[in-house]
Amino acid sequence: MGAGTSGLQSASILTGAGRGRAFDAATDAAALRLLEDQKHLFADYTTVRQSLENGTIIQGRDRTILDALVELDARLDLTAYTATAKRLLKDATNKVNPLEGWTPSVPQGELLEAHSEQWRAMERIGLREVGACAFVLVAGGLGERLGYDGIKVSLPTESTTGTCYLELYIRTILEFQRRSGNTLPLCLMLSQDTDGATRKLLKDNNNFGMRADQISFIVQAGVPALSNQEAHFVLDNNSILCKPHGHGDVHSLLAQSGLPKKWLDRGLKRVFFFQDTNAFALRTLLPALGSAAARSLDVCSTCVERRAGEAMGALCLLKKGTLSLLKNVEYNQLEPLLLSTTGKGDVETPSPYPGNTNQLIISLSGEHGYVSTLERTGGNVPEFVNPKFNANRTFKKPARLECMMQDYPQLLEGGSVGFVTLTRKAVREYAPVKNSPESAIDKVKSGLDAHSASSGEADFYALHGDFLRCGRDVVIGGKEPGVYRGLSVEMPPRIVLSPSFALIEDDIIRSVKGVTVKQGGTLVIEGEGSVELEDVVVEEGSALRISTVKGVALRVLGLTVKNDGYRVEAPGVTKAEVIRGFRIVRRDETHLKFEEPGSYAVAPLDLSSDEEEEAPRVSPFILGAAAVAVLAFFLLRRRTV
Ligand code: UGB
Repeated sequence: MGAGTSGLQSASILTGAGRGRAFDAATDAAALRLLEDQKHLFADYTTVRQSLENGTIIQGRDRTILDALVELDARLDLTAYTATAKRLLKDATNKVNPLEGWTPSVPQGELLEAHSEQWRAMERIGLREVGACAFVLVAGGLGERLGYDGIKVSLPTESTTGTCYLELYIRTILEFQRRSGNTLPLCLMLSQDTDGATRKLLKDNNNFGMRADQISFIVQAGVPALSNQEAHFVLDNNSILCKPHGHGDVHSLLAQSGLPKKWLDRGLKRVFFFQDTNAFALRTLLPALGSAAARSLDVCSTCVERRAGEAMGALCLLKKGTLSLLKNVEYNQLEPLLLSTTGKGDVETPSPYPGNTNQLIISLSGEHGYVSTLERTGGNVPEFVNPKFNANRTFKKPARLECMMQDYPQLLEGGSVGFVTLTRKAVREYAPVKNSPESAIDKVKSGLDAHSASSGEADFYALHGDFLRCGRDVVIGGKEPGVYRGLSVEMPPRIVLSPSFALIEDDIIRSVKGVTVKQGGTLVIEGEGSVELEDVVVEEGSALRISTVKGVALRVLGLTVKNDGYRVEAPGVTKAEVIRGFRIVRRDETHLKFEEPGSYAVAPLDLSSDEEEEAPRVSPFILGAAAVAVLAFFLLRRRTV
């Protein structure tokens, strides 16, 4: 299935072109054929051809184009690339369904629901296994659909703390590390578009606490854009226009990097692949990892319920004669496949086919493991083309060969491939930020999730609020309706829980007894200390922020917070606020801040601060003194008890 893969080659068959080496039809047939295919690039190809054959030095624009082709061919076998492209483009133009002859059926996998004992059981296994995981973040894509010209991983996951995606991912991996005692590697796949800015983001933030030797980079290069069915390249200022080859590059680049073998040799067992703007990715990893480990899967895809027409691939069990394959059928292929096999297109919500979140757990070791599979295949997953056509079947815009990370299972010769579907009543276990407000409005009109920056933020709070509900007697207030850049978003109380506070439901059950966060309220638990909450109330619109450092053990008992809190206000000028349509302004807060390791307790004091009453503010010193007094009281009582 799929097309031949355009392999890598060490030197170009075009080497020396226009630099004095005479080309002859006998020895340079392939090179001349390749140039013949792209003769439209040259103003006067006949003259270029003559110069090539008699070894004349070619200057100027033609030389620049030849050099660009030589550089490309050295990196990427252009003959194979164009051959593959021609075959796939011909099929696409003739509407040949690449899945012709395959019959889809609904695959069997595990279904896990948040707040269930099964979910918690899998989380516990996941937490045990995560200490033997390597992490691969594919972050080469630019946010075209999002209307954001920065790197997506620098976007805030939420505006209450402003923590960006990359920081959240790294802080969570560091918590996995703290729990397991192992130093865990993170590899980022970048592209020319995202390389420099991502490395600067890390440098400017001291890698968000991660050691530099833990982080590695693989950089994907673009592939030639194709303007028509003849696979004609496109000139872009005398250079060859290139476009991203797709997140499937991650496997061939990891194969070339040798990293998976190093990870295996140092005792790691699995690799977790995830994408740039799904804030839930590393939180959902633990139940999914537990499920993959419990079933000894070589490959496990993390899925959620899918909606008809959603820009999300669907996992299908495909059969053709004796062949059967569990495959992600991408959202642009699902409709034609279902239409041609069931007569009904991609029309059901929820879809019977699990939705691919593109979060993959792949085992490193064994015959069907990642290391041996990369050694055998070079990690070259099948390519496809997805040209957009005008009415007269010409291309709306240049296409290119692409490949997808989730097609890795097609490289396997056996092995156990499966998936786990994660569900949560309160909010979908998946909230990528992909769409600009305008395209999000269209998505919502057609019954789909917005997947915008504002809806992603609301989902973030909803998930953290629902996570907090694992505790005893937890009440989370209602959502506040709002319209941001024309998009209606219901904003839950803004709850932000750091990975150090809780990773799994057991953590919440252990540390949360009686918490209420009312409508419009804010609860932020940040930092690396351990925090226990008992009988804590955040009144309507009020804000409580608890900040701790490593080594702090804090108990907050019987605290009611009432203040002006944080407010959702009109966006400022930053792009992150503009694509969201709002910003969060910290008007007032009760901030419990502990910067020295130690055990602390904050106990019953009513901290209401109504402006008009001009009630005296309780300075942190009094607060501190009170805390110490309570501590002394408890210590004394324990000695006497
Ligand atoms: N990416 C790269 O690193 N390099 C590239 O060349 C391209 C992308 P998109 P897409 O989330 O619901 C995927 O564009 O590809 C990175 C799955 O295929 O956001 O349209 C990029 O930085 C689909 O089945 O998504 O669709 C980002 O991190 C479904 O899972 C990631 O690849 C869908 O995601 C995804 O790129 C989804």
